[in-house]
This record gives sequence, structure tokens and C-alpha cells, in this order.
Amino acid sequence: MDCLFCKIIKGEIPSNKVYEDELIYAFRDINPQAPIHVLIIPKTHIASADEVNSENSAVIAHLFAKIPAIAKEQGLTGGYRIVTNCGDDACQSVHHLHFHLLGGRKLSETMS
Ligand code: DGP
Repeated sequence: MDCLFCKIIKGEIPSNKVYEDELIYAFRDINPQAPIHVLIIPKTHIASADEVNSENSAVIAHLFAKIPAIAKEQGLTGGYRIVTNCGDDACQSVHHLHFHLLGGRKLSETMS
């Protein structure tokens, strides 16, 4: 499968790793939109949030269970935002489910 983030997980494309375990991978966004901008992804290929179901959702629960430790390690003591873009209307550009972890400054009140 020709998936950019699958290639990053396999190390075929370099990335700036923040965290990794058997189920998930976290790395710095190439185009940061905040002082801290990390992408957190499942290692299994799930195209978007719209593809999450009862068969594959355990990895998403695991991913969310790891977010507080990743945020703490990044120094996000003042709070942070978790965002996932799903589909064309949300401008999803990479079709491998990813959660943006944003922080390091006061973020905008608007999300749209
Ligand atoms: P989205 O627009 O929600 O699908 O976000 C995709 C993000 O992926 C975007 O913020 C930029 C980031 N990105 C795209 N290509 C690369 C890459 O090759 N390396 C890294 N680290 N990030 C990438």
C-alpha cells in the first residue's frame, strides 16, 4: 500500500520520533502549526476516523491512553488540543488516521 505514514512507521521515510510502542507511533509534524505539533498514529493502517469500528477500536483506546504521558513529556502543562481531520470537508491530506497534538501556546478559540 502506498501510504506515507505506513512508510514513516517502517522507517522508509525519516521522521522525528517522539514516542513508539507496539501499537502506535508519534512524531513531529513536518509543518508545525503550534510550538508543539505532534502526530500520533496507529501502526495498523486505518484510513480515517470514519473507518474506526468495534474490530479495530482497541488501538484507538490505547492511543488515547498514551496521550497524557506524551503531552507531559512534551511539556504541555498548560493544556493541549487533539484534532483529527476526517475526509475532504475537513481537509484530511494523509489518509492514515492521525491525531494532531497541539500546544505550547494559547490556542485559538475557534476550530473551524
Ligand atoms: P491532515 O491535513 O490532517 O491530513 O494532516 C496531515 C499532516 O501531516 C500535516 O499537518 C502535515 C503532516 N505531514 C505530511 N507529510 C509529512 C511527512 O512526510 N512527515 C511529517 N513528519 N509530517 C508530514
